[in-house]
Amino acid sequence: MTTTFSRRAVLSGALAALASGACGGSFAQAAHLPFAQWVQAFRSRARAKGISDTTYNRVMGAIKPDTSVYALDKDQPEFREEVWQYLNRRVSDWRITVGTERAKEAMPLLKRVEHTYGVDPYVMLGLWGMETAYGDLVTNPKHMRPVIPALAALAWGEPRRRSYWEQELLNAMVIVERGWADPKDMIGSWAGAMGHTQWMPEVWLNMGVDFDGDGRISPYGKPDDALAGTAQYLAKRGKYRRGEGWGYEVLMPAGVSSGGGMRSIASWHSRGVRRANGKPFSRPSELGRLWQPVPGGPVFLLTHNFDAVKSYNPANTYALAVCHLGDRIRGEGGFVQAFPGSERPPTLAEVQEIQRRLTALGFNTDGTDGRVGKDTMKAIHDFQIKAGMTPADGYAGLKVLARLRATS
Ligand SMILES: [Ca+2]
Repeated sequence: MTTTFSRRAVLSGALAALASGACGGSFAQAAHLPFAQWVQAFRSRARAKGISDTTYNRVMGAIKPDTSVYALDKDQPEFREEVWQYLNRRVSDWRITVGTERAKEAMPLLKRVEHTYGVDPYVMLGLWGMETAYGDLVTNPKHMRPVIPALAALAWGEPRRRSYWEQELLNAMVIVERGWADPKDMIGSWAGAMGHTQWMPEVWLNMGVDFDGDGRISPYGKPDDALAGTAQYLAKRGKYRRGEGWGYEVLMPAGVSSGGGMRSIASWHSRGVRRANGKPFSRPSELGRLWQPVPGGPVFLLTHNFDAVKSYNPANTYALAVCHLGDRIRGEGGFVQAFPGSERPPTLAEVQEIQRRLTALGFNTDGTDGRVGKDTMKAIHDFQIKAGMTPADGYAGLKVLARLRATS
């Protein structure tokens, strides 16, 4: 599984800056002061933010900047994915199966979160599954690193988005000052996203909720605070509307094209737009817009709450994966229309077979648990190259499985 870099709206600029700044590996030169001197100079910024010297010394005293973060953005492009590959990989058999289990355990909590913030429990499950595989990633040290050394390295040595990283480092110190977390327990993505739903420090500080009432806000451990705070985020920043849906897969009649702005669902219906599964539209007065991610592929009628989900990560495909994963956990079917050139998603057993066969051939998939992460994608890519398959896209699908069966 790949860590998604949440709050992408904020981070995309930072990544771009990082990418351009990383050319030639000039971060150390770009830093205006040696790290130890910078730490001393930065203390006044922390004081101005109300951070005590005790906390500052505790957080920054013996810290080593995690300069490996500068190179990590080079991993960013990974493999180019088609939209159907992106969706098959995220809304996987594994995520639907595990999500259905998590739904049973977490539903009382999710109902209480819905009661307070209005967000559909299944949208929350989709988001939780997308961000960290329902918290699984949080406990997997392979994907996580101490956040403060990472943020300190970025605040110190990242020239073009320095003020953003400085602010997030200060926010992390405020979290420590408030007694919500110990610095050593603050682990997350290299960019500082933490916990079940990958909060940046700013989100933790401003959107976090002590929903389990233990006196502190935490994105780790019991998912109560993380899910409630994230629902509050969707409600406040995304303007999520209680009781409304995200949209529908639809069939678009001849003469109607995607794009073309917002209309009421009833108006789209009068133009011949129908739900792809043949069921009636549930809320005809909602406004929606048509979106066809890929020419010739499925069409969606998106309503307001789709955009609410996009407040968490502004990519359309991300929001579609969140909403669709939620629907699948709810028990609804896959999309009716196929993406051009697409394969059906592999089953969990098929992914495991791909991993077993690759492992037997000497390609390292780091286990055969049926989940596709970077190691499996790399192994598939290497196998595809060796087998002369094009494109060598690293995608764990039926074509690769067929070739593996023919090979071994
Ligand atoms: Ca709490």
